[in-house]
Amino acid sequence: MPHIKTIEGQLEAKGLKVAILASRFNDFIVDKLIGGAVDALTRHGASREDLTIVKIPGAFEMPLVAQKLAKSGKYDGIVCVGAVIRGATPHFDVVVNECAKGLAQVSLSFSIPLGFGVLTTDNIEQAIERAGSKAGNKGVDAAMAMLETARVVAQL
Ligand code: INI
Repeated sequence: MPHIKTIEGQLEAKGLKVAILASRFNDFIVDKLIGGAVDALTRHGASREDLTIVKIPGAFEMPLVAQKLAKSGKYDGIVCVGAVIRGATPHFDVVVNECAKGLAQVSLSFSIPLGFGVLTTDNIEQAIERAGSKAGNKGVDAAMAMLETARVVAQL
């Protein structure tokens, strides 16, 4: 049987320079996501000196700041963490859509791996569940997705 070439990313974060972009809105949730991202990266070999946490007001502001971070060329990847909760805002859909669309655009424009750890939930309970309780920690998931993608992209 012919060998099938397979490219996949090793979950090795040693030497990786990462920006963790975090919104302050709902910070009691977002702080847990930041903690999850830092923990996941350092447990996979990243050194704390190679991590930079950038705090901004809300998820709506994320694309612009992610763009500046990507443009700086200082980072191998960006982990975005935030929490947009439907009950808390009448403009939930606007904030969520602009955030997700803008971040995807940054990732593609600058060819930079970007982990999307912005919670979009109907209520606070669902957000708590995804910030280190029964549904895991989406900061961890976003960091791991960014790491794996960075290691794949490096081989292409
Ligand atoms: N920003 C969030 O990150 N989460 C939210 O739940 C939220 N709510 O509920 O409104 C939110 N709004 C602020 C928005 O991101 C901007 O910071 C604001 O509109 C100023 O530009």
